[in-house]
Amino acid sequence: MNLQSKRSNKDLSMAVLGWNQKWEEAFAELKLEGAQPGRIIADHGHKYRVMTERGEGWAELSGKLQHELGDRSAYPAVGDWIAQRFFSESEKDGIIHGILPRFSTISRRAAGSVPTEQIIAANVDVLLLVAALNLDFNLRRLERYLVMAWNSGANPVILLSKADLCEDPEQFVKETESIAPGVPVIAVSAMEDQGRDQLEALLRPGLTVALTGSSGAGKSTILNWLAGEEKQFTQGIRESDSRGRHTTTHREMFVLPQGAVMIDTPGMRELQLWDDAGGGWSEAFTDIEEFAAQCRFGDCRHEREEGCAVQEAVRSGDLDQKRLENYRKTQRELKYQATKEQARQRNDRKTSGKKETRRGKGEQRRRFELERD
Ligand SMILES: Nc1nc2c(ncn2[C@@H]2O[C@H](COP(=O)(O)OP(=O)(O)OP(=O)(O)O)[C@@H](O)[C@H]2O)c(=O)[nH]1
Ligand SMILES: [Mg+2]
Ligand SMILES: [Zn+2]
Repeated sequence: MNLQSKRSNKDLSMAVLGWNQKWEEAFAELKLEGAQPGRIIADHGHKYRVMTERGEGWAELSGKLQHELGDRSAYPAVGDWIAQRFFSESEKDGIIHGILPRFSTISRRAAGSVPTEQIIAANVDVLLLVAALNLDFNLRRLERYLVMAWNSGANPVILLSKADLCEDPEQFVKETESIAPGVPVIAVSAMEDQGRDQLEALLRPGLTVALTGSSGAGKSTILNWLAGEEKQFTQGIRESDSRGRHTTTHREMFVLPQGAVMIDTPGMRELQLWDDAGGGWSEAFTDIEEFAAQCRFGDCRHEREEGCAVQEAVRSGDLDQKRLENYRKTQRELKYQATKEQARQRNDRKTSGKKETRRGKGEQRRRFELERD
C-alpha cells in the first residue's frame, strides 16, 4: 500500500502537526534563506516523507548537511522538524538543509556488536509503552522501557493492552503502578473499546504521541482504533508464546481525529538501552533511590552492609527483590554501554577530528499534567 493512499487529508496545516511559535523561532535561528519548515513523517533510509505546507512530499539531505551530521544516528528521524528547499515553486519534494533542535529523543541501542544509537522517534510529548495483558506480560521488561522513556525527554504512559483477555485488569494496573512511580497506567482494549476516554485525554491537538513496545502488543491496532480507520496493517500473534510477528516494519506518523499526531513503530524483540544522558535510570527507580538515601553509609552498595535501607525494604516486602536485581542489571548495562561509547567517540575524534555531538537529551523535558479522571 503506498503512503499517499493511506493518508486521506493531504492539506494538513502545519499546526495540526504541532508547529507553534517555539518552532517558528527555532526555525528562524537556522537562517536558511528560501527554506520552508516541514516534519518528517516517515523514514525510508536515504529518503524521507516530509509534511510541509504544500502537503506530503519526498526529501533528501543536502550533501553539506550529511557531512555536518557525520554519524547516521544524528540524521533526522520521524518526528523531526526540518528546513527544506523545494525543487521548484510548484513541487512538494525538496532537499533538507537543516534540522531543528529536538526537545525529546527516543533512542535505543541498535542490534550489532558495534554500539550505535538508533533513534526511534524525535520530538515526542507522550510515549506510550504498550504491554499486552497476556502470557507475554513482563514487569521487568516494562522497567527497561521506563528507563528508555525517562531518558528520552518524553512523558511516559503505560498502556496495558488487550484488557479483554484478562480476568482482572485492575490487579495488573496496581502491580504495574508499583513498578512505575509517577507514571499513569491505563488498561485498554481496542477490541472492546475499553479505556478510550483516558487515552483520548492524552491526544490533545498539537501533541505528538508515540507507541512503543514488543511486537504483537497491539500498537498498530490501538492506532487504528483511535483513528477510526485501518491506517496500519495488523496481524495475529504466535499461539505458542503470545509473541508478535514483527508486522510493522517502518516508523511512521499519523494524524488522529482527536487532534494529536501518533507515531507507530515496529515492535522490538528485546530493548537494548542506549545511554543514561537524561538520568532516566534513577527516575525509573526513584523508590529504590529513596530507600538508598536512608542507608547508614553514604557509599552503601546495598548488599550486606549494616543499616542498609534497601535490603531492609526487601526484607519487609516493600521492595521486590527482582526489581532490585533489574535496577542493578540495567545500571551495569548502561555503564558498560557508556564505556564503549566513550571509547568509540575517542576513536572517532582521533580519526576525523569531529566534535562530540550531544543533543541535549532530557534537558528540556517538558512536563504537563495528564488529565485523568
Ligand atoms: N483480544 C485482543 N486482541 C488484540 C487487541 N489489540 C490487538 N489485538 C490483536 O493482537 C495482534 C497483534 O496486534 P498488532 O496491532 O499487529 O500488534 P503490534 O504491536 O502493532 O505488532 P508489531 O507491528 O509486530 O510491533 C492482532 O491479532 C490484534 O488483533 C485487543 O484489544 N484485544
Ligand atoms: Mg504494528
Ligand atoms: Zn544500602
